[in-house]
Amino acid sequence: MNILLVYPEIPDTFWSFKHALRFIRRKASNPPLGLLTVAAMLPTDWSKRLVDMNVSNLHQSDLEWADYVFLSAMVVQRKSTSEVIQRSHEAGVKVIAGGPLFTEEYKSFPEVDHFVLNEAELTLAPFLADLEKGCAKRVYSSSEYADLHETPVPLWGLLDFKQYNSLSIQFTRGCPFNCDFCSVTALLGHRVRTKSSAQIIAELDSMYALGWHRSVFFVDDNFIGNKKLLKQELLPALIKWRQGKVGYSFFTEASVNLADDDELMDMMVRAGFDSVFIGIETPDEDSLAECQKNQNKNRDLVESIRHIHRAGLQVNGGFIVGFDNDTPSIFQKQIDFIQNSGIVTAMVGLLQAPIGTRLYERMKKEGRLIKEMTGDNTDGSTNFIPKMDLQVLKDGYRKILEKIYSPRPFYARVRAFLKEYKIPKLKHRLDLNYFVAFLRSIYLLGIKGKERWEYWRLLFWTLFTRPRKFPLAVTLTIYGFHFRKISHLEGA
Ligand code: B12
Repeated sequence: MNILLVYPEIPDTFWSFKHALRFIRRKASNPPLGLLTVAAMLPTDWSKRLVDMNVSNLHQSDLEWADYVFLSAMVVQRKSTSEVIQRSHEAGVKVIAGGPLFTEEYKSFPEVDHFVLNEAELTLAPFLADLEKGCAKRVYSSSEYADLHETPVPLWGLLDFKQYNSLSIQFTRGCPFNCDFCSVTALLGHRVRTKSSAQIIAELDSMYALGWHRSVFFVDDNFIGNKKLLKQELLPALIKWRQGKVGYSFFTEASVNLADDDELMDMMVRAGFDSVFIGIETPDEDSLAECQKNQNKNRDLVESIRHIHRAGLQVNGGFIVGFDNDTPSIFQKQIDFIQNSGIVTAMVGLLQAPIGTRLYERMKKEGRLIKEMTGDNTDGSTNFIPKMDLQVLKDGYRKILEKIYSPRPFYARVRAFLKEYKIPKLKHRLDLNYFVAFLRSIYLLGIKGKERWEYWRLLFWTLFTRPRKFPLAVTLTIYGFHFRKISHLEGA
């Protein structure tokens, strides 16, 4: 049996980091971990090929080779997904689809032959058994949540490592919190389910054996959902594992209460973590109450972020405007907050209501739902009628992007961050790509770019006052270039 695993194209967005990846000659930031995990669950004697359309084209010859196409996608990949389904059918190949887009919206894809929804640990085996008997049903789903102790090591051998900036690993699924706009709990539940430390070490060993020495993204919805287990098992195991190894910086997603636990942050830094993505959402307490992001309430959020920076973890933050409670004053409040916090990578989006969330149900009940969401929360669109005038909301959103990413405030924020950040003592491998990236940044930002004065000022300031942070400063200038490009701002 020949199985073609296909991951459709992700549009060029804030998250694609496409304009930044160009500098280091990589095509995508992360590989499709879901498909690689599914591949490891298929019979070993089946032939498998992976086409991640974010790094290579889907050729007609791939489709001609395949008996089945296994397709995975997020909502944001909807357009490319439909094209893959159509091409597969034209080539006479059956399509088996799974992953978040289909789990939430399979009814919108009448052309797909079989859906294997929810977690493949639960639904794939019954499908394969029926397929063998020649009586495969159209839909396989489950209302249970999988035991991650059963999850195999992803089939890394299918991947062309050179195309990616980072590999991915997953320790937990599920999140204990209850934010009304987030589809993670709808897909994966509130109970934090974990793999064992031995599984994680086996996954790292398998990457290492194949020659990977760069960064690894722990794609957990909330890495610190089970702090006790982290402190007692996983982090000590990671600290031990990385001894004598060069490279391997880790990053992950966590809730802001990370700031309350110095011991945890210290252990994470010693284990090799250097940054975390945190959903800050809004500095407005009433909007936090509205979306039930209670973990962010009643705290000095700016101080929490600075505390995490001082511990050695760079915070990348998610922000949202468009809550019912928001008034036009929110735009300046967000700008001030982001500038004061020193969060360089601030992903600001308009609130959208994903299927399966409580926000979606509320909007439907209130007759405010217009369409399904685009899946890209930074494209300036929303799928429901907001309380604030839509044009005011869109203009205000645009104003935030202009104010935080145009060169002067952006570079000021980078300086504020570098002053605060305690850089971890990680040893990195010398990589020619980084040198090439530096030269490209000199040309594109330091010579051609409108921000050239800010660029050189930052680099000299870093070189003379904080030389160890110089490579990080260069990286951040490149991120700025991507953010300006993606927001269509001057200066890039
Ligand atoms: C890593 C990640 C990313 C990465 C990398 C994406 C990549 N190349 O894989 C990045 C940072 C790029 C990213 C970006 C975004 N992401 Co994202 N991301 C994740 C995250 C945290 C982990 C994904 C992962 O690797 N999981 C681990 C694997 C093992 O799980 P899995 O993919 O779900 O696969 C399992 C099953 O689904 C199933 N399965 C999957 N595919 C298939 C296929 C077949 C054939 C079968 C049988 C089974 C099957 O089997 C697997 C094992 O059980 C998830 C949340 C989550 N916990 O999954 C969100 C998630 C996928 N992202 C989401 C979103 C919304 C986004 C963004 C739009 C950001 C945003 N906040 O708006 C952007 C969109 C991209 C863009 N450029 O604009 C949503 C998707 C919702 C949806 N319905 O599509 C999720 C679910 C988070 C959420 N809030 O709900 N993301």
